[in-house]
Amino acid sequence: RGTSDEFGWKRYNSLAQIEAWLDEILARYPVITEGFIVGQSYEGRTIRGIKISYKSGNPGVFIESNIHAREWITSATATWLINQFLTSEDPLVRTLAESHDWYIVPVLNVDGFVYTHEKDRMWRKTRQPSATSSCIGADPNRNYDSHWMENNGASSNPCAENYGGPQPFSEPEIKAMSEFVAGIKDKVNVMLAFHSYSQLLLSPYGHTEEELPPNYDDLMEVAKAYADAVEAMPYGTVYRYGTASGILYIASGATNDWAYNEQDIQISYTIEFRDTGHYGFILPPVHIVPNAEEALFGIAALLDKCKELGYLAI
Ligand code: 0X9
Ligand code: ZN
Repeated sequence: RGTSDEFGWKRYNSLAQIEAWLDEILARYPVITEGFIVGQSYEGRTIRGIKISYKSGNPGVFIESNIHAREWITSATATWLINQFLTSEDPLVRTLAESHDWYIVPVLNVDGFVYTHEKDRMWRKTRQPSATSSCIGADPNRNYDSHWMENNGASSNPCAENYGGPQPFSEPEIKAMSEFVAGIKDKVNVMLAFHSYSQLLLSPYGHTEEELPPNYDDLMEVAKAYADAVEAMPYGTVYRYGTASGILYIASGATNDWAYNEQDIQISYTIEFRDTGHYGFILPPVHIVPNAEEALFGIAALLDKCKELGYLAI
C-alpha cells in the first residue's frame, strides 16, 4: 500500500497501471461495464476503452482523452470520472452516471504516452516515423479527415509539433478512433475531447474563422453552463469558452471538428483543463482531484443544458 506502483489519483499513473486498474474495474462491475478495443497503435499497443451503461436507451457521451501524449491530467481525470461513475454515493453523481451511456478512452495516444513516461516528458505527437524526414510522429489532433490541412490549421513539416501527417488518417490511432466512433455514432450525442492546458471550452469550428457552426448559440449556452458550474465551485476556477478558431487558433483535422462535421455529433467540444500556464503540461499531482471534480460538475451542468435544449433525445 502507498507504494509508487499502486494506482491512484495522488500521482500520475503509467499506461500499465491504468490498464491493470481498468481490468480490475471491468472484473468488479461486469454487468455495468464493458471493455472495448479502439484498435492498435503504430507500435502495436492495444488502445482500450470502457463503456459504462446502467440501462439501455440512455443518450451517449464519448470522452477521448490523452490524444496528446504529454497532457497527463486528461487520463488522470478520465479514470477519476470512471471511478466516480461506478462508486460515488452522491445523488447528483449517481443520476449523472446512470442516465447516460459513457464511452471513455483514457489514453488514445498510447505510444506517445509511454514515450512521455520513459523518454521525453514533453512529447506530444504519435510515434510513427516519417517517410521523408528523420522527425518522428504526427499531431494526432490534426490527422482527422475533416478540412485536413486547410487554412494553415496544421503544418506540412514533419518536424513541427502540429504536423498533420502525410495524409488524413495516416496515424493508425486516429484511423482506428474514427472507425470506432463511426460505428457507434448513432448512439453518441456528445463528444468531449480532453486536453490541457488553458482552461477553455472550445466548440467547432477549429478550421475556419469565416463561418460559425449552425447551432453556435446552443453550443455557447451549453459551454457557459459548464463554465458557470466550475466557477461556482469553491476553487473558483475560471473557464473561458468560444469557437476553437475564435478564442485559440485555427486548427484543422481535430477530433471535435471531425465528430461535428463528419459524424453529425451536434454537441462537440475540446476541453482544455488546468492550469493557465504556470505549470502548463507539468501540472503537479495535487491538481488531479480538483481538476477532475471540476470536470465532473462541469460535465453534469453541460449535460443538463443539453437535455434542456433537446440534444439528448435518442
Ligand atoms: O492544438 C490543439 O490540438 C489543442 N490545444 S493543445 O494545447 N491541447 O494542443 C486545441 C484544439 C482545438 N480544437 C479544434 N481545433 N477543434
Ligand atoms: Zn492537447
